[in-house]
Amino acid sequence: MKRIVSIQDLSCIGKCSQSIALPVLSAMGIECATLPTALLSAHTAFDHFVSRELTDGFAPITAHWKSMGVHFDSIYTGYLGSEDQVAPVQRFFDDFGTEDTLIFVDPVMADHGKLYSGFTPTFPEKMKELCRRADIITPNVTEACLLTHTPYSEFQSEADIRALLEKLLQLGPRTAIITGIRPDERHMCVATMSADGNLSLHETYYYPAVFYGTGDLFASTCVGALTLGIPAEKAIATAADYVLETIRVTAADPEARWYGVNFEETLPYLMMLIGRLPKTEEAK
Ligand code: PXL
Repeated sequence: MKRIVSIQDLSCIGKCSQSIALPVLSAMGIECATLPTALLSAHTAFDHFVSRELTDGFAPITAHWKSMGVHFDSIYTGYLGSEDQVAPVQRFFDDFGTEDTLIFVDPVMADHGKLYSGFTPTFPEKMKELCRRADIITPNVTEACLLTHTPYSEFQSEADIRALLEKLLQLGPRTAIITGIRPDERHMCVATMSADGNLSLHETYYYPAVFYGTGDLFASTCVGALTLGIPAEKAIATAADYVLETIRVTAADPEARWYGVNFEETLPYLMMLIGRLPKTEEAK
């Protein structure tokens, strides 16, 4: 069985980060080890949330894991408690990144043109250092703009996206994937570029609803699919389609809570997309 370590916060309320990575990767048939970066009473969209950074745990936990000889097929990083955690996470890459380990960095820090509550303006500069070490980075448009000193706008042309991806690659990752692109009022798009400079676009329709945690859902699904050996283009399309279907199902629920998507409802759809659902007798 493949094993991924998920390095991001545990928010006690509000579906995001570890509470998405664990069930999604489990449903994909992947063991998900966790290194929580912070413990939050609720994610940062809630007023008055309290947060405890867990940096103190990093060194003893990783020392124990090293003594056990643990190997990770992928290292997946998301939300960090503060910029002080960039260096310890880089040390984690040094300790556990082997030739065949995929380093997947989701530079979680902002959305809709704004940094998340609690982050200092210097955070994006530090996040660049983590992106430099990654095989793959998955910023949303706001994060891509912050990482490349580009002014944010709600809609992006293909030329804007190409320029953003080229600048992101200059930071050092092998592949850059930008999520949440709005080419126009009716569409959403995920764009990818690797060292060959080719731009690949995966377009879906736009669902006019905003929920938290969709970036985490995309990243968890994408790193899971890549770790399973699914080719990049199909892995990205699978993650984008799964997120879209989950937004559709959530928006149709009159009791849906604005702070998270109902991915619990759509995990069977994800398992179907990656061919993991057992066939019924009639379908065999
Ligand atoms: O979904 C990204 C995310 C992760 N972790 C925490 C957050 C957010 C977005 O608001 O607050 C704690």
